[in-house]
Amino acid sequence: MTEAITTTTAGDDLEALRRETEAALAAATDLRAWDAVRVATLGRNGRLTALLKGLAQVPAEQRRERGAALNRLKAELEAAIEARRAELEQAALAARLRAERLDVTLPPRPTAPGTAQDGGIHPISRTVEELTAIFGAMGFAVAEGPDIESDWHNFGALNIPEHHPARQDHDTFYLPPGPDGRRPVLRTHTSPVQIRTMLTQEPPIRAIVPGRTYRADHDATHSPMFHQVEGLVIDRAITLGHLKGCLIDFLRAFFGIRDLPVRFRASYFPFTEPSMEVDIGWNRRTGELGKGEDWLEILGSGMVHPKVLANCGLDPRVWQGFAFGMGIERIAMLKQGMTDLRPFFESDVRWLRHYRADPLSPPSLAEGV
Ligand code: 2NL
Repeated sequence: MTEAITTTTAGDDLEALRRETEAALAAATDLRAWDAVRVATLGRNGRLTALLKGLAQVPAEQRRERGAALNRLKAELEAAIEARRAELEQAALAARLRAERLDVTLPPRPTAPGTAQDGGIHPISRTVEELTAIFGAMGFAVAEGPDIESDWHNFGALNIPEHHPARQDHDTFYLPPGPDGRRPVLRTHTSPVQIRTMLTQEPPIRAIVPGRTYRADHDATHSPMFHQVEGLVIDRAITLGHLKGCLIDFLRAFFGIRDLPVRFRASYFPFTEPSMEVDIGWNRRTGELGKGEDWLEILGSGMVHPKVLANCGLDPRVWQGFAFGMGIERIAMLKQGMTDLRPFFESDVRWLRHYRADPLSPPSLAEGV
C-alpha cells in the first residue's frame, strides 16, 4: 500500500479513497457506523492520516503537487463526514420525535380512588360548573371582572350612596387611596361585574357572574373570602314572571328535586325594585330539602332599579330586567349536607377527599347535575 502511494503521482489512490469513503458514509445509517468511518479515515491510524504521513517518502519533485492534492482531499472528506453527521443527527431527532410523540389532548386514564396521583374537583369549583351548566342551557353567558374595584362600581352605580347603611353592612375591605385620592375596595359582591357588563355590552344581556367576594367577617357561616354567583337579564320586555320562572327552574335543577317548593317573599335591596327573597321548602329538623313545612332563604332577587340602569347608560324607559344573587358556599353546603363553611378554605385533604368531585364526570343536565 505504502509502495503504491509513493509510486503514484496521478492520484488514483486518492480518488479511490474518496470514492470508498463516500460510499462508506452513505452506507453508515447511524452515528455509530458514521463514527467508525470517521476514525477509519481521519483517525490516528486512518487511511488519510497514513497518506499524509507517507508524504515524507514521496520523491521531492512530486511532493508539492501530492501534498496539495492530499490537503484538498482532506478538506473534502472532512466536509463530507461533517455533512453526513448533521444528516444522521437530523434523522435521529426526527425518529425520536416520532417515537416519543404524545397526544396531550387524550383524556387521562381513570385511576383507582385513593391512589397517590388521583385528583379531584373542589366542591366550590364543582358547584360553579353545575350552575354554569344549568344557566348555560338557559342561554346565559359567564362574565368575569376584577376582584379590586372602585367604590363606584361596587356601591355608587348600584344605588348605594356614600352614607347608606348598606355600606356598613358589607364590612368592606378598603385599600390605600389611589392617585385620585379614592380608596379601592375588595368587591363585596359580584354586582360590579354586571355593572361593567351593562356599561360595555348592548342589551339583550343574559349573564351569570360567579366569583370571589370579600367581607371582613369570620365565623362558622362567614369567611372573609367567599363566592357568589349573580345573574342579570336585560331586554325590552323582561318581567317578574321571567325572574320567577328562571329561578324556580334553576333551583329545581340544581337541587335535583322536580317539585321543590319555591316561595318569593317581598324584600328590599337598593339596586332592585321590587325586590324579593327566595325561599325553598325543607324540614328544619332533619335538614331534608323539598319536604316538610319550613322555609329556608336561599337567594335574593328583583327587577333592576331604574337608577341602576341609568347609571350604566341604559334608558329605563326602553330597557328593563331582573337580577339575582346567591352565596355559592351556602348552596353547596345545603346540597351536600355540610354544616361548617370554614373547611372549604382549610385544605384538609381528608375533607377534600370526601367532598371532591370526579374530574372525568363533569356536570350534565341529562343526568341531573
Ligand atoms: C343576595 C342578593 C342580589 C342583585 C343581587 C344586582 C346586580 C345589579 C343590579 C341589580 Cl348590577 N341587582 N344584583 C340583585 C338582587 C339580589 O343578591 O342575597 N345575594 C347573596
